[in-house]
Amino acid sequence: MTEPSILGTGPIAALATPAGRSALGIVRMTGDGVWDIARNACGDTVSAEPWIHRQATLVRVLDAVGNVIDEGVLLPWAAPNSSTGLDLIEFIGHGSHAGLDLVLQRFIELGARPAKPGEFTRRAFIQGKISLDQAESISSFIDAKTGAAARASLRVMLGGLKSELQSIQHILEDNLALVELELDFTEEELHVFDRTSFIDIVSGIQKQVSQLIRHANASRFLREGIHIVIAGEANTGKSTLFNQWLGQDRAIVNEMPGTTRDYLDAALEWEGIPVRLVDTAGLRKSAETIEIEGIQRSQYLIEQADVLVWLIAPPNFALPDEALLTDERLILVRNKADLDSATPAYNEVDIPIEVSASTGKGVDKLRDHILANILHGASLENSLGLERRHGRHLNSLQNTLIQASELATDGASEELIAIELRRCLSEISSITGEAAGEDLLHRIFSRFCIGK
Ligand SMILES: Nc1nc2c(ncn2[C@@H]2O[C@H](COP(=O)(O)OP(=O)(O)OP(=O)(O)O)[C@@H](O)[C@H]2O)c(=O)[nH]1
Ligand SMILES: [Mg+2]
Repeated sequence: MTEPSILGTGPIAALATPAGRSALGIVRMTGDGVWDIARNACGDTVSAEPWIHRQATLVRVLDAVGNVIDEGVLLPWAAPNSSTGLDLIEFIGHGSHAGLDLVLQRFIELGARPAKPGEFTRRAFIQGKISLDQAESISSFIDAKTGAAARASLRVMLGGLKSELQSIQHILEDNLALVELELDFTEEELHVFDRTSFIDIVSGIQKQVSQLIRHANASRFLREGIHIVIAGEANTGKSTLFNQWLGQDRAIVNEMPGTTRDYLDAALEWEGIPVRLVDTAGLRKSAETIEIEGIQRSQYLIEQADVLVWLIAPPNFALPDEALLTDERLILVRNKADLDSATPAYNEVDIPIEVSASTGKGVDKLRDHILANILHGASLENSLGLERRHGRHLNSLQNTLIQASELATDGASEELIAIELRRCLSEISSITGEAAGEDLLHRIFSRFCIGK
């Protein structure tokens, strides 16, 4: 159930900066009458001049008996030109949590209600200032762990996804209108819906949607990082590669097979993507008890990996099991390329990547290859930070577009094509929030912090 206050426009207030020690802190209020509440809180420490939209004023906030709580800057924003679309006040005071809390309590005494998590952003969404995908990107921007992830969320926040979806939506709406017109005039000899050009248009949109799906796939790794596991038989140079990528001698390297007993992991960042790199115990049959335990762990880690770098090297060219060979997470790498030893020919198995972990040759190239695989051709330069939810709707949109195009090709009736087009439009509305239900909105906005 929605609480009525959530949907209202009454005054709400919250601390917008973290409850810690800082130079400055901000208390925000938005809703009907917040300028009056702020003015009442400042008493006659401010002049009688009316405040002006976006004009900062130095003020003192007073408690109920007239004692000064804090001195700071008050920034008023007039509806509809504020971030929430409603009147808004920002009080920028000293970064004392206790002091700011007194300011907040004073605003509450004078009529504001404490804001719920995400309520400012939710109001912005309700007032039509932002779409749902933009609101979600604000939360992702705040949670971003790397600069690249922050930039990707920012692109969505500034409307990068919304504008693309809007352009697709307009084209689909125009085509739906033509299909419906055609349906209205079935009796007459009037043809306004041209199937050939419709199929062309849908194919263009499919390309755009594919690109967005690539962004959605890449976003998962930008947000959550990539889990790379280096595996292979004993003595193939796994620990050497691990050290090479780390830039330090973390793992013990030795010519004795079975050197790594337990796995080692390290956190890196590759082009703004967080990477968890794992070196595992080499697989081999002649292992004894402790090593067997290590090998079992390797097998578990292999299952968990996003990317599995499987090393082969002379004289040990053993490939992974059949099941792993066809696993799309697998990258087969031939190590010790500096040794003059030919790689045996495998039936139908191509080993395109060669490195020398000890000299470092080819190691950067392998890294780039992994990133390109993970990003599916999307570049980080202009990547959009999309949520899993967006990815799901984009995939459904793509399937529905394919369906619509096939119907048009097969000469199906306009009624059926219209149904698919309406489905496409509904997938788009689910992303931008025009068709979002209360449960989804609650789930999304409750992820926010208070004051945002
Ligand atoms: N020539 C050459 N030797 C390498 C290369 N990479 C690793 N080695 C050597 O191969 C031996 C095994 O290297 P490790 O990195 O310990 O191999 P590992 O796969 O971790 O071995 P285990 O932990 O026993 O499974 C060491 O003597 C390394 O110096 C390489 O690129 N070229
Ligand atoms: Mg090792």
